[in-house]
Amino acid sequence: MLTQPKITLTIAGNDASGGAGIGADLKTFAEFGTYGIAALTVIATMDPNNNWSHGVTPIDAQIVKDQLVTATAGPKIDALKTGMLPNVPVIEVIAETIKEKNLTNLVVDPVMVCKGETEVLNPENAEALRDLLVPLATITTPNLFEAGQLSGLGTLKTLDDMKEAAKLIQQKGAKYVVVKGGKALEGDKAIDLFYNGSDFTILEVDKIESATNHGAGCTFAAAITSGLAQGLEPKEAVLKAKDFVTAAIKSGFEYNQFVGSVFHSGYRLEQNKGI
Ligand code: PXL
Repeated sequence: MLTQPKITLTIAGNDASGGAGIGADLKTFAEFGTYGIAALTVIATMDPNNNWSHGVTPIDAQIVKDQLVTATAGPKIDALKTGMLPNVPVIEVIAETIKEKNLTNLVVDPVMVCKGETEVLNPENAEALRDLLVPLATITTPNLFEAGQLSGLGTLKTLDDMKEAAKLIQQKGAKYVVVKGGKALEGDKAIDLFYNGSDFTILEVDKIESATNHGAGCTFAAAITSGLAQGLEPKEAVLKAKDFVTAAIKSGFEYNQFVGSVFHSGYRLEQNKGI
């Protein structure tokens, strides 16, 4: 008989196109061989008749809390992540539960906008993420925009800006910070930065000429979560997750005229790497 699997929880939204949100997380958890469970926080919808513009329907904070009661009534949760969170009351119940149940190995993906959108969630969310969830995080994974918001530095343009933001975010209480520069910085490399509170590690890959990256952020954070659940050190978990998501982007596909999605099984199937 197999031993009991590691348990990984995602607290995030649903994206009915399957690229991002809990769909991305649960598929990634399965690829890593962890037992994924999910508590839903929002339903995100995209309108093909209106240029794929996004709608966000929040799940009531009490229902989120009830789901967390269910999710924490089983075996110990080995690691968990948060994704799109619609409002302050939902962020509050999540932070309370994490403290009450002593949940550890928390990855906070501080989702503030979706690709192609300028604004999805309201601004006070950024403050609640920074003050209530980032301090509980083992690792937080902001992109450039989110790192600018969480650090208070605003627009980040250079690697030095990313380093400064990582330091400020680490001071808010996250043990480790990954600032995802991705394709946003000038030059031919996609650059992410890992910070452990004293040293920086630059994660650099050639920019991939592909738009099949919808869901990349969720998939990356879910892969880190799985690695932590399996006992990897934070840096190892991040490096493995970077390989995993790079493969998922490379084997992504055009979902429709508006969006190209990562393929969460790309690392195993198309890159033939196994897990
Ligand atoms: O990629 C950010 C994101 C996270 N979570 C959900 C989403 C999106 C973007 O579309 O729909 C549910």
